[in-house]
Amino acid sequence: MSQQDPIKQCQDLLKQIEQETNIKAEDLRIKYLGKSGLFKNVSAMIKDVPNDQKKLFGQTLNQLKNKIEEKLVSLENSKQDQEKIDLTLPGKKDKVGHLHPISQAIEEISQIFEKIGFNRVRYPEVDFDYYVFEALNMPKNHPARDEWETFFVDTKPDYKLGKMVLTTHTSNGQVREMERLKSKPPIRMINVARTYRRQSDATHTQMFHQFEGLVVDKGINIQNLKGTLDYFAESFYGPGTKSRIRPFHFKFTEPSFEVDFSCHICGGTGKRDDQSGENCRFCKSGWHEVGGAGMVHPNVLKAGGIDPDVYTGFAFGWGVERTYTLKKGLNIDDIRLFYSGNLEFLEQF
Ligand code: FA5
Repeated sequence: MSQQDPIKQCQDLLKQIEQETNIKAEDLRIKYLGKSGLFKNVSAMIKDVPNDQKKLFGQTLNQLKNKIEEKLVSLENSKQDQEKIDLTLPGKKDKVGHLHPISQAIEEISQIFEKIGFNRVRYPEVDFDYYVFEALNMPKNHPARDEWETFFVDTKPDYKLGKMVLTTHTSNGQVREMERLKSKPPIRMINVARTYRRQSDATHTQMFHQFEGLVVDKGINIQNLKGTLDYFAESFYGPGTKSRIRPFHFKFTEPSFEVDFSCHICGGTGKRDDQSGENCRFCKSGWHEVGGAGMVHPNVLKAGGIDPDVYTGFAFGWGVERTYTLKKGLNIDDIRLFYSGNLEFLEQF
């Protein structure tokens, strides 16, 4: 370059800069104005310019500098314009959280019962032995207590109410609700809470949720219980779902039942609907078991200060996780997933 006429080289660069279109502003800056850039090189040639041409060379250099800066501004602007109007770029979505699926299920279940006059209540999840067992017709050392694989809290027992336990079922709310209403029915409670047992497998977690219904009034009978079960089955699982009660034994209800809902996947037939004749993979002979129910035992009414010769009642208690996983389309075969903290799983709900 130094072999050529410096003024001519300046003029060539002026033409060259006009043609710089396919270049980023930053690259252009480095190419022309950088430490060993073209502008610096051509400026250094001043020593080779004869004195009578130095003025003209200076003017051409100025022109070149201005042109480079103009070009830089126009490249910057076109970049900003592009960013503003590029409609092909994918949009940026804000991350929006949502309720945990079990909280969604609790909301839905509560609303279904609230519609028919049940009152949502909450009672302690760490409670005394008295409310969890003794007031429910399970005296100290009664073998029926073994079924509730209980976590005891290492604190000094209350001399009347006994040891503290992590509630094994929401039935602890039964006598508490009778006491809250000063033993004056009508009672229509739905108690939803966390419950705890020493169990862990695909259908059991150490912490799970139950919802407990309790209705006490004059003339309450098994038909009222059955009607409530059918109402819930249709509201939660969809029209046509039926309930079934089977004899069972709980110390706090008499008679006691296990509650089943008809399988809404096979329509209660127990067979796949693909003509294969094979059994439905989701149920046992067309039914799902969800929990227990029964007519409130007279001893429990007495513990709540209610006269069992005047009042009767029914109660039921089911697992929220179990009830929810039976919904059509969920197909969740391990309820521990709900508490695994796995966001990919939770974000599907
Ligand atoms: C009871 O807990 C009774 N208190 C229910 C009851 C209330 C009967 C009122 C009569 C009147 P059971 O132990 O069967 O019953 O538990 C009820 C339901 O809770 C079960 O069917 C199941 O759905 C759920 N469940 C129990 N243990 C677990 C667990 N470890 N993990 C998840 N769900 C559980």
